Amino acid sequence: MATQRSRRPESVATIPIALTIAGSDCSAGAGVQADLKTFTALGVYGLTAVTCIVAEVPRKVSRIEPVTATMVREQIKVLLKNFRVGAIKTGLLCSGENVCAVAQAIRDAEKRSAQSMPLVVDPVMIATSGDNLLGPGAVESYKNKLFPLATLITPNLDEAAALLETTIKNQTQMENAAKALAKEFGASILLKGGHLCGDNAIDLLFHRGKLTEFSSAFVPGVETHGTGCTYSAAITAGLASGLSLVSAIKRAKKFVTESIARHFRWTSKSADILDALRHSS
Ligand code: PXL
Repeated sequence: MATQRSRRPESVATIPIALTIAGSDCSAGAGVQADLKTFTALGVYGLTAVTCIVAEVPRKVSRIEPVTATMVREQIKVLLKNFRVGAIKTGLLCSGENVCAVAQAIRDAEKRSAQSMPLVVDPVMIATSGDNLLGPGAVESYKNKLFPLATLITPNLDEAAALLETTIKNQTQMENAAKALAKEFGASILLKGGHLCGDNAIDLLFHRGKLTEFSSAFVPGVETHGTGCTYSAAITAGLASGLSLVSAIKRAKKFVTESIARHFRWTSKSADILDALRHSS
């Protein structure tokens, strides 16, 4: 007689698993909510370790409260002890204490299993709305504790400029910045160019000494929120599924562009436009 265990569909047993360590966006456009939608759309089972709770709507952060570093560490610990996580991403970590807690929890898990996991670090510092999302001292903790563990770091132009204490205004400066960050932190760098290059959204990967460009037509007229979260989550889903870094980025870029193009649009109660990425067709 078939047991309960042997009747489980194969797809359930073998679905890749990815973990997002990020904040909760109550409007569900960014943060763990965007990451979970992305994982699901790309056929990956998503786990979450929540680092902070953000009360917000697109364009306006109202309040952020961090989860304690002890609780952040515990979520990661129980998940990595029990699930076969194929890849991890970090999003908004909110405080320097949480950055250190995340690095410690990942290091502990890697020591326990004597294996390292692909880690995508999205160094979220400022929301698209311009609101500052990171507490004092956090940038130093990123540089000293978390970046050294990263497989890939995915800054946008503002974050890369802040990390290097410089400005980035054209493609040559982008190339130099990607190389400088890779050298400083010993990780591959995906520098997201946004609409720096006019009609195209161009990102530069510096990986194993080589620059690779990822380009897609810029989708105009959409009030995007959570594109960075979606992009890094899609890359993480690819890595959890066994894709190479370049293949994971290529697929993720296409996924983000399509999710923007087929966005939802509502009118808010104060007659503003509310847009949201549509992760599933
Ligand atoms: O898009 C950056 C971001 C990431 N994570 C959370 C956020 C935001 C922006 O508001 O709320 C939780």
